[in-house]
Amino acid sequence: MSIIKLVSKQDDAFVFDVEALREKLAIYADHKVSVISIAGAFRTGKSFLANWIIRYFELDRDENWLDSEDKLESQLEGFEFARQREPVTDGIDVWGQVFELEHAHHGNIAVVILDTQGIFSLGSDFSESVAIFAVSLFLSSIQIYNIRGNLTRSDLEHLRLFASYGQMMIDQNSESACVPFQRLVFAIRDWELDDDLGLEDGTKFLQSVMEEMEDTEEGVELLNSLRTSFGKLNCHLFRHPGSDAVRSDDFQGQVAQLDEEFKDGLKEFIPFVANDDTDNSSDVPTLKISPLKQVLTVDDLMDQIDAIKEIFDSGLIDKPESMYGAFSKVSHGKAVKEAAKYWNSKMNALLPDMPESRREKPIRTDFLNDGEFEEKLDKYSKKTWEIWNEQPKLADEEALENVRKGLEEKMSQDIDNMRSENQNREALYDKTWAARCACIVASCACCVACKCA
Ligand SMILES: Nc1nc2c(ncn2[C@@H]2O[C@H](COP(=O)(O)OP(=O)(O)O)[C@@H](O)[C@H]2O)c(=O)[nH]1
Ligand SMILES: [Mg+2]
Repeated sequence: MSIIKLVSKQDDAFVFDVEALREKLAIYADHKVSVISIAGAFRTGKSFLANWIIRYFELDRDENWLDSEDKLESQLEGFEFARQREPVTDGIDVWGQVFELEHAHHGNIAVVILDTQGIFSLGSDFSESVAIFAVSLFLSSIQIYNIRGNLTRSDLEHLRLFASYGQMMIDQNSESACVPFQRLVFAIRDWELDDDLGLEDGTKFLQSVMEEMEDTEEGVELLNSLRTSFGKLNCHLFRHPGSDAVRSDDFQGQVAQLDEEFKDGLKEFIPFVANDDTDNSSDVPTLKISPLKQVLTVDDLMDQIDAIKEIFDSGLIDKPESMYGAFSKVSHGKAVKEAAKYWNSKMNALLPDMPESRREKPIRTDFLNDGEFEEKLDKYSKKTWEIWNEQPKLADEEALENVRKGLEEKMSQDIDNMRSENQNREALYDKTWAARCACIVASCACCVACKCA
């Protein structure tokens, strides 16, 4: 299975290409979607970890997914991982297989897995890192943040920009309970500082690092924003996979070569990432929702990707105002889409279907009388505006007014078209009727003349 390049590097510049992904996802357009992405420093085993998620889904999340006899010596498939100094991944890759699951309430789900180039480490360009992390974070419903050795204050500092964007979104939408980002899970690799391991110890450790930051005003501000910007924060402590394995030239991720403690880590971490324990009714990864908590489809995700590409290409992805502008546009777009979906379906069915052969000679049931026509339009317009009003929309008054006007104009254009089509049919019918009357009168006159009556 090949990978799809979403962001790649050409001549030192990033190219954001959405078409291959759009094509791949087209058949899942109406599915709800989960996006799992991994980001973090260079050469810290990101691709390696992402591949265990792929393995888990490939084996249908079977209980024995890691220990199954026939996989103990198998190569680990997925994103390329390698023991070398130079980075392997540039930009952002999407795993070419989309996993389909079933959700108890939301029906079909598509799971998309992303791998990203190393960021926020020595030698990496800061604005490049911000751009890559922003795309990853905005697209994902679960963001894994990979760190080797230890989690420190500076790792959390890297999130400051995103926390301030999140805070801005919360402040501007104070009347709606809005959550800018979903799940953030720190994966600490090669943890050797004490005997703690796994998710519970890791999450306690994350809390302790956060509490240590409360000694400064800036630290408190960052923490508050992080806590409100993310739906859920967790941390998992992993042991080293095993020096013999990782250093060996023939190591291709064979389970048989991994240390037990690392395997225990995978057995806890991967199902945790792949099953949302906050939703008791189902066992799929966290579904992608909008900041205003609408469950999104693959189609909505593509709209988000288009918006992100636009700010990415304009170089404004590190500006909270631009990010907010892009996302409020997506949120208004979704409201229009929902309202227009209802409106278009009603417009398509407003006038009776008329076969081509009757185009010049409509019959009475091919058009509506004026009262009926106006009554239906009135009802459909009201319902369309009700749907528009019910849709959650991010605050941005001016932009919202423009979008509302756009919908109003479209509806009024449709009404004009429908009205003239209806009148046209009625007029043609009248002519036909008149012609028929003339014909009847003529034939009656003829009968009278020849006395056949
Ligand atoms: N020390 C250590 N090495 C790892 C770990 N996981 C994978 N590796 C090895 O680290 C190297 C780089 O892995 P890769 O997944 O390509 O790293 P990435 O650049 O972060 O994507 C490979 O040789 C892996 O086998 C880990 O948890 N600890
Ligand atoms: Mg990699």
